Amino acid sequence: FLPQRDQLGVVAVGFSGGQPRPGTDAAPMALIESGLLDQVRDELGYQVHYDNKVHDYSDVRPASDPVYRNMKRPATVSAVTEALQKQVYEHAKEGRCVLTLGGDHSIAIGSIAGTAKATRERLGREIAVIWVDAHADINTPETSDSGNIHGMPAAFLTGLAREDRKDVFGWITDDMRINLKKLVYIGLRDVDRGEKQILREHGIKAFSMHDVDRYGIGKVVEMALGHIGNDTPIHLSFDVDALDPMWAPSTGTPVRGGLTLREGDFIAECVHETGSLIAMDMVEVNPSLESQGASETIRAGCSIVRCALGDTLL
Ligand code: HAR
Ligand code: MN
Ligand code: MN
Ligand code: MN
Repeated sequence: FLPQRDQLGVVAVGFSGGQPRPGTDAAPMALIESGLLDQVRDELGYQVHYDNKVHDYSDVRPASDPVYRNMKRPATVSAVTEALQKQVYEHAKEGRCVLTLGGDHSIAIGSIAGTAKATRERLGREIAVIWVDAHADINTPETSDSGNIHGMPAAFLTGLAREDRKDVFGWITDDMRINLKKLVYIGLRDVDRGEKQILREHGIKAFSMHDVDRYGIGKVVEMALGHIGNDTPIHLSFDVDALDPMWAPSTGTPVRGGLTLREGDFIAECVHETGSLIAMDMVEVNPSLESQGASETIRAGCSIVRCALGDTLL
């Protein structure tokens, strides 16, 4: 069922509207300018399908976008992620592995919806999602304190949050949704009260930093992959703030006590080794934060992507 191993679709998403800070819209260009796609092409041997464009989706953004059900910029995030869903779907249905460069984490609504739909059509299979993050991003509009949609993508993707309005995620159909049992988290350490309740109530598999400390990253990844089962197509959604701010300071909501860069790379290497990676997101890099440290964060993001696509130490 695997995507053709050597074919990579790339979508560059210049978007920051899922949270208040400008800057994540510049991340795709920063990652690409630092040589990421050249390395993937020249060193890892992929044929890269990239339209050479960072998309800002200005053609689909609504003129006005008032708060709705506590969500900030709901129609904008909805329109951008709907367009992204189509782009990712087009790559995935050709059997390409798809790399989405964000952007804030709200964009995972589009990327994961696209791979979930394409994988159901191509293979008749549900995808699993490995969500590597300091945060669970599973607030519903009602449980969210901030109203920022980058804290809600997992709720919309699993159907825990639903909305009929077509211009506010009503475009998400069942074939784009993911199974709560096939969502697994690694790296959590800043989870809101309402989110903890959601995780508990639905028995969602989550490995926090406490688990990483207790078992070590090797065992945690083994348990995470064991939970989703062999041969399940995997979408890896990697929020760079899963890493400790020591390694990735240039991000909107840094939280101390995170993964080392090596642990982040290790997760990505193990996902690659399964042979089941069908798509990956790299999100929440914000080159405009942390004047002295943006290049470190960009390097970290590039490193994790390379590892997921098969870069090995030996
Ligand atoms: N949980 C908080 C909220 O809902 C903070 C979410 C921060 N999210 C990200 N992505 N940086 O993981 O607003
Ligand atoms: Mn996130
Ligand atoms: Mn996060
Ligand atoms: Mn918090």
